[in-house]
Formats: sequence, structure tokens, C-alpha cells
Amino acid sequence: MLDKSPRPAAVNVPNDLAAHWMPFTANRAFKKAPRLLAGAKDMHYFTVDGRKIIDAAAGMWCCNAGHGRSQIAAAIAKQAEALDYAPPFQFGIPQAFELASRIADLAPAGLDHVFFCNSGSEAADTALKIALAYHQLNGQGSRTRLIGRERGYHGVGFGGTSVGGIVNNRKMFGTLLAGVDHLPHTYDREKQAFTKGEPEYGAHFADELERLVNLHGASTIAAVIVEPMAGSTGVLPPPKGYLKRLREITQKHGILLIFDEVITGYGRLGYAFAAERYGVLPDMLTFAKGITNGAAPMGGVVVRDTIHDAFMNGPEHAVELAHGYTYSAHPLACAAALATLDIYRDEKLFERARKLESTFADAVMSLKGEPNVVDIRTLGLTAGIDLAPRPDLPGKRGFDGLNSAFHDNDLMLRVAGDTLALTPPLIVSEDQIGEIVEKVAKVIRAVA
Ligand code: PXG
Repeated sequence: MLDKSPRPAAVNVPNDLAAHWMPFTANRAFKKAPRLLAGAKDMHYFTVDGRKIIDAAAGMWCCNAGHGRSQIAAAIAKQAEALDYAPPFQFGIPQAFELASRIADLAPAGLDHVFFCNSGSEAADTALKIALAYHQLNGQGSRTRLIGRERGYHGVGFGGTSVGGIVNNRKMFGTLLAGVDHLPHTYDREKQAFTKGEPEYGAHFADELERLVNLHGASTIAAVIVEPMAGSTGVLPPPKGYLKRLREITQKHGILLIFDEVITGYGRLGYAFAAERYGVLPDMLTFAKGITNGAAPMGGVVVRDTIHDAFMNGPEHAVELAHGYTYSAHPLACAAALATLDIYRDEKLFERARKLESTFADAVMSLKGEPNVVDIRTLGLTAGIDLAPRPDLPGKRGFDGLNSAFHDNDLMLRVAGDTLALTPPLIVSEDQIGEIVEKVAKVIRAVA
């Protein structure tokens, strides 16, 4: 049937794409066959040549309420007229305080204070710095070691890169932070392949923390940071009981536990935060992406009251934490976030994701048996589909899949190496889940 839905006006494409050095992009390949976007509405992007592309990636795990939400656009426009910018150091805007309260209300009880920044990377670095400073204030300044996890992603700052565990993101950047260790990742294909939800096998991977404690001494370790579900590395759900065990071990040794919820926050796993889904209370959690539905850059850290309160000593005229950003709690981002949280609440999108989880999992699992599919993992409204790499060309089949999806199948997905990741907006309908899976099947066959 002819699709007569409204399209954005044509966008001029510059002749020369050379000046823009694109982030995390194969620049030369992109500039030979650009994937250029001009507009977006609900579940779809529009390309510069007017094609309508179904978005199975929520942009980049951001647009949980779908695209082009006029409520958010209007809130941003209104805020830009009223107050474009306000210094966040020593001054404030009411919206930042309101937003912090609403974020804290959504977070598990005990996580009551919000420190704002502009991205997930800044959120990870902020959390790590708060952990170090907290121990110092608490008379335990010897706790300086930070522990991340193999295959973890915490953005691209030096802190996040150091605790991150994706080798390509680390290997070009020298020695990074000193005093960092990594837990093993939790993935074992032999024992976990084709699992829906949390795998039964693998809680014991948390015990490796005991080994690091034995090696270094608990009194040297400040914090452990993990994603409740590793996203960027290709969707690795936590094994059953793993996060609880990590909490028990960190607690026993006075080590802070930070959940990086940049992806898992705001409904991706059917709850406001993964901490709620798993009934595990971290000392801090980071957020970004979904907080503004992707419509403005914002990130932050939600901090346990006892940690926050430890800073509220000393002379009252003195800055308690020497940290922050020019654009912390930027007015436009606050406006976008408040409008976004209204939508999540009014449309019950977290519950919607929870209800769709098994339908989504069944649909994606039907791809088992397609050529080169060696594993499929699902959790919440997210799935990772591992394709066997092409001989001697790791990542090429995945990259071909990205192109086949965009250019030939009107589909946007994420690719991590040879893993296809699906993480659609939470407004996705059951029919659209079916459509996405059909398109993914075509992509997988096209790159066979
Ligand atoms: N932590 C986590 C868990 C993330 O997923 C960041 C921190 C960094 O956020 P910023 O806002 O600084 O980019 C992220 C970002 C992908 C993909 O393809 C995922 C991310 C970024 C880029 C690509 O899966 N996540």
C-alpha cells in the first residue's frame, strides 16, 4: 500500500563530507555510502532521500518514547525563550531541583541525590570521582583502586575508558588510570546460548571480586562499576543472582557499588532502573540517554544519601565537591527531561516494556536457525544476535548487516562487532516487532 504519512521537507546535503570527523564511525566507508537522516517521527527515521526507516535502536538506546514527541519539543522551545542558559555553579534554576526530585523518586529508596552532567561518559567519571572523594572524607583515603569488568562500557573519558573492558576502546590510549582491575565478563556461550532473560549459569563470576580483594586488600579498593546488563558489547544479561552476589561482596568489604544504568535506565528492562528489576541497591547509579528521550544531552549520577551527606561538612561557604560542568543541569536539558518523564509516566512506558518482553523475546528467538546465527540473548526490550564472523574479517559481517539494514531493508539497528543489537523505542507495537524481526531475517540472509 502506498505510504502517504507525512515526510519532512527535503534537506540539502552538502557536497563535501570531509570536514566532519565522525565519532565511532568507519569514516571512509560512510562517506562513500552515507547513511544520512533528515527527520524522525514515532517509530521511524526519514532519510535525506525520503525513505522511511523503522528504528530498532531507539536512535542509540535513547529515544524510549519514540521520535518527534511534540511535548518535548515544545518544552525545549519554551525554555529557550524563557531562560537560555544559567550558570550551574553557585546559581540554580527551579527546574533542576524539580527534576532531581523526580529522578530520585524513580530511583530505589536510599538513592536520593542527583548530580547532573551531560553524557554517560561524564556520569561514569563523576561517579568514580565521587567514590574516591567519599573514601577520603570518610578517613579511608587508601581506597583508590577502581574495578570494572571485561566487556564493560562506561563511555570514553579517561576514567570510563580505564574501567571499561572493550579492548578496541582501550588499546590506543596508553596506560590509562593506574590502579584499575577488571572482573571477568559473565558470558559463556556454551552454557548460556539462546537464553531468554537472565541465564541460569554464571553467578559465580561475581566471586572473582573476592580474588581481587585477596590480591590487593579491601582497604585499597574504592568502587566496583558494572552495567547491570552490558549493552554496547552486544547485550549480555546478568546471570541469575550475579548482581546480588556482587552487592554482598562489595558490602562485606566496604567497597562502593556503582551501577551504570545509562542504557538500562528509564524503562529498557521494564522498570525505571535495573536496580529495581533485580532488587539490588547500588551506592550510586548513573543515567543519561533516556532521561531526555535523546532530545537534549544530559547525564547524571544518583547518589546514596549517606555518601552525599558525608560531603556536607566543613565551612558552609566552601564548595563541597570540586567537580561539575558548564552545562550541568542545562535549562534546555532540564525542560526536555521533565517533559520526557511526564510521557513515561502518562503512557506507562516502563510497564509497557515489561508486558512486551516475552512477545519480543519469542519473536527475536525465532531467528535461531537463520544462517550464521550462533547465539541470541534477550532482556527487556533488547536483544543481541551473534553472527559468526567472516573468516579473518571480524566485524565485517556485522558491518555489512548495518548497511544491508539501512540501504536495502529500511531498518536501523545497532551493531557491535558481529552482533546485531535490537533495542527499539518502548512504544513499539507487536506488529512492528514482527516487522523488525522479518527485516532482520532478511539482513541476516543478505550477509550470509
Ligand atoms: N555507559 C554506558 C553503559 C553506555 O552504554 C555510556 C556510558 C557513555 O555515554 P555517552 O553519552 O558518553 O556516549 C554508554 C553509551 C552502542 C552504543 O552501539 C552504546 C553507547 C554509546 C555508543 C554506542 O551500543 N552507550
